[in-house]
Amino acid sequence: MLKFPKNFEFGASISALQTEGHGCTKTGLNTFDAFFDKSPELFFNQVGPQLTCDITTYYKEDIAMFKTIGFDSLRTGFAWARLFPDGETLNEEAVIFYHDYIREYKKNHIKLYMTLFHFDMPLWAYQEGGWSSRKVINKFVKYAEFVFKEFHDEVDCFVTFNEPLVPVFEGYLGKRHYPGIWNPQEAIKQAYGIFLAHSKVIKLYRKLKLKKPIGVVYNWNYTYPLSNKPQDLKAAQLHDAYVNRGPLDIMFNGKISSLLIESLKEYNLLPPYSTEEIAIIKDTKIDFLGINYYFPTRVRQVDNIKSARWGLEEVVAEIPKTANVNPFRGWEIYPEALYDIGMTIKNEFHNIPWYIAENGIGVENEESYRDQSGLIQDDYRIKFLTNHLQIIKEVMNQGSNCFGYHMWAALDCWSFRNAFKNRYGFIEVDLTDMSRRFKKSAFWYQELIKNKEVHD
Ligand code: BGP
Repeated sequence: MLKFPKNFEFGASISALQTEGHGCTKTGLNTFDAFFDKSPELFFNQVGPQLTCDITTYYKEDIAMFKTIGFDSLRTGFAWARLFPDGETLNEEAVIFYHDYIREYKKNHIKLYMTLFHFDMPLWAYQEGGWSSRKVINKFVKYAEFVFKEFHDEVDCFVTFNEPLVPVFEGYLGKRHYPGIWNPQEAIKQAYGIFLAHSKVIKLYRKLKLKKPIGVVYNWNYTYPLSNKPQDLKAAQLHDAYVNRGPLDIMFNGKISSLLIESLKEYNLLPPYSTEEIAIIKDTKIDFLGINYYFPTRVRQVDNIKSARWGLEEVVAEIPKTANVNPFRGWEIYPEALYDIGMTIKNEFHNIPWYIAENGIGVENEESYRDQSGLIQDDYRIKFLTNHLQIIKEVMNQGSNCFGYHMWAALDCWSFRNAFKNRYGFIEVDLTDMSRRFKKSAFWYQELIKNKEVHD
């Protein structure tokens, strides 16, 4: 049995876009609306972002269920496109909605983390160039300023970005996010814009002298070399500089990896920047770190390194045949990486307070696990969470400053292109009549939270 400290926060996360759909107020379109409009066949069962669990209608019922489970805290976010549908005009209805929504969490004593940006780029912002446009970045800062002034007293913690680089990797080097093109030059420009936007928002927050903690949530797919060969160790360093520790270091304390800069120079990919911008980035200090952890990345050097068109093509990621993999998502299950993450934060990130902002398992066709009473017997989820919590406890025992754990997701959410293919929630959502029902794991989590104990 593992005992967690009394003040350790157990909770769950969700996001605005994945729970709101078009929702109860008017909203501007975002890139996923455009993506779905253009290529509905790319979305699982052709379900676009309009069909979610519709939390804007059902939030009282949902938050009551969260309270029943006993969440200490929860993370969701604001939708930029709902608050500022055209980028300029404030949607008063949305302001009223978010006040009511946040108040409901408060009434139920659930500490609330609110994210400013979780993959939901307003369409107008994309059309103006996305994060490579300084105009868009400044509008993002204005949106942040509005949120801070309007909601600071009610929100407990702010998060600038969720998994900041995922929309870049998936949209400019892959096909899961809009625009689904392959363009490393543009990807680097977008990534730099995100770093700048994050730093400008933090700078503003400090200027406003606001006191609630502000941080960033980063998906740390911890990098391991596939072998001890020198070229694979080098490949792992490069991958880490591009994907994991490199960007994290920038957003954590404005430290820019020299390996990353050298590699970008080699391929002539340095983005346009100014010394004033770099000074703002270097000045960044956050109060806490949220880590989304689903899987590690194991890399080796690519066979024909000469054919690489940019740094990341020198590296290839592979899942070893012997690895334990979630077959529905294709992600390796490796809780041990949390130990390495926790120790790295302790030793190299000034032991900053950190928490698991997302961790969970997505499973297809959970219907087949329903017992005669109608309960989904999601023992696989209980096992997955137990295994990860064991490692978290281990690294806490070594002095790593982890203060909480949020499972993805509080309830079944719509997901990017995968829609409702993989279900993640403690609470199932029946999309035919929008009814909600606890899964077995919800009762398990309720017990765990009550005693702050995990039974291994
Ligand atoms: C993270 C996102 C979440 C959520 C989760 C599960 O990357 O921050 O929004 O979607 O992954 O992944 P997926 O929904 O792609 O299966």
